[in-house]
Amino acid sequence: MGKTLAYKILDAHRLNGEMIPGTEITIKIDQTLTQDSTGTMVYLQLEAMNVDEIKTELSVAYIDHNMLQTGFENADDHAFIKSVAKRHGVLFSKPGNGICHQLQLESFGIPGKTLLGSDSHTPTGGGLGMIAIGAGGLDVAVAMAKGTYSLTVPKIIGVKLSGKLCPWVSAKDVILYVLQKLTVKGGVGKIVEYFGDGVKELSVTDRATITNMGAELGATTSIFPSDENTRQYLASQGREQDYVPFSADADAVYDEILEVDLSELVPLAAKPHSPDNVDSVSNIGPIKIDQVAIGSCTNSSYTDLMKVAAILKGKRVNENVSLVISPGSSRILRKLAENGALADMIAAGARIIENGCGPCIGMGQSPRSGGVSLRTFNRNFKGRSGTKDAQVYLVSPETAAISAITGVLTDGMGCGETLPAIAPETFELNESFLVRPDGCKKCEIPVDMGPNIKPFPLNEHLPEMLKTTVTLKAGNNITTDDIMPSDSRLLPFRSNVPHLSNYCFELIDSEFPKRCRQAGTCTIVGGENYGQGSSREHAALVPLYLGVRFVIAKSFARIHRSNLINSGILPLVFADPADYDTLSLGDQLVIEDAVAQVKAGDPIAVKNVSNGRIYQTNANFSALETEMILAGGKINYIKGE
Ligand code: MIC
Ligand code: SF4
Repeated sequence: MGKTLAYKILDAHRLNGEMIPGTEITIKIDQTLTQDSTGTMVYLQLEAMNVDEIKTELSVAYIDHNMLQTGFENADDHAFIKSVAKRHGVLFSKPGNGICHQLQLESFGIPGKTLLGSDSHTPTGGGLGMIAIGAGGLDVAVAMAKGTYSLTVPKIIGVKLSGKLCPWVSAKDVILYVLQKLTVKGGVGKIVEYFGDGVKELSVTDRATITNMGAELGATTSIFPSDENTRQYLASQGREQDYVPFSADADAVYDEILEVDLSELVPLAAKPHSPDNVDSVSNIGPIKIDQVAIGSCTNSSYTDLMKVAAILKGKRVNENVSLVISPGSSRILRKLAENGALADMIAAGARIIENGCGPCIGMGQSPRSGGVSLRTFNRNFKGRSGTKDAQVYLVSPETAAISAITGVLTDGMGCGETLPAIAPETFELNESFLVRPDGCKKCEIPVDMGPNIKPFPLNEHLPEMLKTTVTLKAGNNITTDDIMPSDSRLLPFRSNVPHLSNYCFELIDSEFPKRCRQAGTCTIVGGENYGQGSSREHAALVPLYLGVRFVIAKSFARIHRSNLINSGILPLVFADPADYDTLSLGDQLVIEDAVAQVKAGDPIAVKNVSNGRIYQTNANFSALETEMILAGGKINYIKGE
């Protein structure tokens, strides 16, 4: 039986376990990446592990999220990460160099290698034929320390591409279509692997747009084959020597198959407030827009921005629209400046902002009250833009640019304009933005720790009995942005859990922190896909700090479930989802003989003292996860090893 590409790479990196879906394997990690908003925790944890040398082939620390520097906090975090990166032999990418995923693709990604990143959009590397997985910060710290990562073997969804995209339809529309079909939880426990004749019609940056936003499917990762287009891309980045061809066997067997004829796709948009709330631009109609934001790790490549410049050339941004563009990297911005495209954008009235995440994570450019914003980004969760009542639509760069001119949501296919072809380019690495750790000795470099950087909370060994109060009952698809919001007010405090704790669940129920403090030990009740979205482990560390000891939900998103376990918080799944309806705020819950129950495996019984019911829950802990839960989290487990 032929093998899928994903299984070939996983198998080649497998250190233990069997390639059986649902069971745990440990793989060798070749590369890691961190970014600053998760990175401070990663490097605090790495320091706490007292590691001398990292075990990966390459680890990079990027600064791309927190760059407003409205106070000393961001700059202190940057200085801390820079010092600790150097101590551990990690390459440091300075603020202004660009977005981690774009930079990793351009400069360091290698087909067939594994990459673990403390950011949920790490699967961008799948566009180059890598197994690139997003994880919580602690998992990345451990991957640096040990060179390994444990995961549940996923099933493989094969997406068979045929045909060729029409003008005005692009890679963003492909992934929006897949999201419409599979939904934000359709990829949980799965890898999405693209194959078929249509693959050759997509460039590496197109593929990276698709694998990037595969994160919104909840998938473990997404992957494309490495082929002639991959060779050309690597050659354009001055790295042809890194090219290795990789593909699935011709008779590879997929667990499920989705067929997509690229030639039948039309411009699509994800409507407020979920990336899977997809409809065609023409069906949604010409709604009036206030803002257009182009950039983010999904759509900030050279080709994307050249298309935008070509659409804007000689035109004028509508008087009612603010158009803001953030390039993906310094090398892209430099090329746009050299070839005149930047001048075309500025002449049309575009606002150019720094190479980085910027508005995608609410760092500036919040829309007006009730405003409509078209964004080429990957997430449109309510409130993420910084304006609670804004209506954010996710679209392609082509749709964004043409709509910025017309002032209404516009389907470029119907507007009669032609799209110019973009000539290929070659790029040079900009060493000025990199700090290489070569030859540094850990002992000679002090840790640069500013006053905003506080210790992270640690759990205790699992007690014999857990007694808690339900302090929140949440619905389906709760995001980590809901749990721990991150805008320009809060992002500077990613290294200060006590401060963040005042804002936990702020947009859903601002009384939550107060209630937790009164209760002492607490439980959150959730619906389906609890914890989808970002990899931020703050969505586990802050609840831990507030006393949360277990979460019961109908189902969990992958990264958040791991982050809860890493923090020693039990993620329990209702054996009978109808039990959800019988739980209320303030209910007193008890897990008796917790240690024995966890050791014995599923089901774990939770008693509701307030209504006398007993809930059976499943934890599905692997052997390693059981050890971590018993020890009170991953750090305690590692210390006790
Ligand atoms: C995001 O897009 O939500 C982020 C900000 O990049 C997060 C990481 C974080 O919360 O720091 C992610 O995607 O993992
Ligand atoms: Fe940055 Fe946005 Fe990408 Fe997250 S999704 S890494 S915030 S650009």
